[in-house]
Amino acid sequence: MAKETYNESSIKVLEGLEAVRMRPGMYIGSTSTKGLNHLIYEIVDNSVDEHLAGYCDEIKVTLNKDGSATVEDNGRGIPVGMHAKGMSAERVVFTTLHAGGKFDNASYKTSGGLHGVGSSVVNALSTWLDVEVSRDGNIYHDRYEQGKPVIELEKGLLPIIGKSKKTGTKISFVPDPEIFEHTRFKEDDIKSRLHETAYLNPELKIIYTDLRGDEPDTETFHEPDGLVGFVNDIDKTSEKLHDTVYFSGISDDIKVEVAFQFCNEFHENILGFCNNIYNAEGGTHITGFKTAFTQVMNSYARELGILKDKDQNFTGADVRNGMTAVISIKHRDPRFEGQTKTKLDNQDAAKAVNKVTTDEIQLYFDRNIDTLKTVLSCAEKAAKIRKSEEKAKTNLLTKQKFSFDSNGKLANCESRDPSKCEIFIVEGDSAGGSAKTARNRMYQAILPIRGKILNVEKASMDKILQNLEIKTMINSFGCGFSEGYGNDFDITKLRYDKIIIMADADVDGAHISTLLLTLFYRFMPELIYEGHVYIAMPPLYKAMPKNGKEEYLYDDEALEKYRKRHKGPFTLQRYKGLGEMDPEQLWETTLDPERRKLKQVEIEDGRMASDVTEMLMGNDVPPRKQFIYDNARTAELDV
Ligand code: TTJ
Repeated sequence: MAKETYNESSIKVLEGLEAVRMRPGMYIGSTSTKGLNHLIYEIVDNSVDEHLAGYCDEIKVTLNKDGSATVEDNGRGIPVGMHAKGMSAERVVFTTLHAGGKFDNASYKTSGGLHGVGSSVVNALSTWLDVEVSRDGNIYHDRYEQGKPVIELEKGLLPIIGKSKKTGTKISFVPDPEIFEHTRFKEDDIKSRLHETAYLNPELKIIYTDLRGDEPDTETFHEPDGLVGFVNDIDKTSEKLHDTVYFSGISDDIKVEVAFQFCNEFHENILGFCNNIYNAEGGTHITGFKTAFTQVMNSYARELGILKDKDQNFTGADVRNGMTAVISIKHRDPRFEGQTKTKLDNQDAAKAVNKVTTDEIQLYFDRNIDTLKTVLSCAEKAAKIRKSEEKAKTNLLTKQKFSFDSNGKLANCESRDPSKCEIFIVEGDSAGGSAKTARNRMYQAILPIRGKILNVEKASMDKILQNLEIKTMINSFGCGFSEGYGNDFDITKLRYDKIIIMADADVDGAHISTLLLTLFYRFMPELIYEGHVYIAMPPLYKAMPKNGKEEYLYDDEALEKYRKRHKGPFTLQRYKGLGEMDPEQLWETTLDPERRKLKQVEIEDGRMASDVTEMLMGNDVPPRKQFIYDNARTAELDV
């Protein structure tokens, strides 16, 4: 590499990128598949910013055969002229932390949480990154390797490699295998996220192409119905009770957009976005909406005589029973808090959403009395169920006062240090028995569960709370439960750092894992978001060679490798289920922290989250299996 590539300020800059390579997790959350996919979102977000600024209506995202990804837009093109730092502005974008493409103060920044950390982070974590900018009739070229520029500039300016009448930016990069555990982008996650971006930006067209398979897979995401289309999509498998309601408005310089619909379901599903970024932990925009909605619905209920003078108000949960809503705001200076920095914190957002919701929803309901009545009857139904639940809940809370150790069939561990403790939820009494014998009593608790647990998506709250298995789990974990991000759940009280689902490696086992994940996702989502939930991976085979050591093989790929590697005869024992292993085998393969394989359960945010819900809870069986197996293949190993 030519020495001239560097000057004093670029050396400082490279030290910054070195820091990114040293601690990638700090910048992209993780180096798992989730972190990997973030690289693409990070680059795409720059093009979306250009769209929001009013200059780009098409983005192409291509996954190439060589493992690289290409993002191309028809915006104005990253500026290539000389920047104050003595190099091309484009170089500043890709080598300065937090510079991003945000030269334009008039547009909304997508930065917040893990997002918007800057294209320089993507550059730092890529084996190579290639830039082509079309502007002023020329195509300019630049290239980096592990974040370092490899093209010599003449008088600080980029080389011109062609002519073009169009404008735009095209970025290609390959994620660095020195950084990432896996470097294969996961098509389903990326498609979901791009689809979500299309819903949030109805005038934007996103063309996705996967060239990695034998046949190219192309999909165009363009959703002119915007949030209404988003809500309809989330509800596509549910029985809808009315047409999706949409309203928007601006208050205090904050743009607010809301779409909602009620279905014949027991739960609420409310997604919040700020500047196109999903807020997994919710925040002030959601609070503002909820407060306004509860207040307006109660005053309608009184006006219409549904609530009499003596009646108590509906609760917030009552009026949201069966609701799907997407709330999207645009804020010039978003702040985020929370464990994963995905909770919107700006107080003015609560006020603005409250005001727009109060005004617009009344305008709507005054003209659509039928919808109003439908929504209020959902609230009435919920209030009725709530009253019977309150009894069930009281029972549960009294139970909780009993000794933690005599909790159902829980065999608790001795240590009370949550950071060291683990709880295994084991399918079947016989595997449960072996696990109790085999475990490390100090730190490992075993909770056997019988057969299939209740599908919480198909049951009402009082049924759920009466279910012994579910009660035992809630009591053992120690944090209570809530629907979504509620006040009743307290993760600081969690008694185990790891909650490990241990089920057979077959379809039934996958189904049980799915039901458990559904339960956690619905009532204790923080357990998943904060990485406490794992799936144990028992081996599929044991290879016993004539001479040499026995070896456990965890999947068919491992078996194939073993066959290639191992010369000479061997017997292969296939495990059908956990119940077949004796305690010693169970310890060696599945319990021993030194040798076992665990998969951490991760949920992609945004639309993916709602898709997962759908996959988990929906009526189609095949997609359910998909969720479990997909994640089982790509989730991280925690050996
Ligand atoms: C900034 O203000 C002057 C005109 O161009 C604006 C700009 O930065 N536009 C822009 C950046 N469009 N697209 C990008 C971009 C696209 C990708 C794929 C990646 C990055 C880092 C920026």
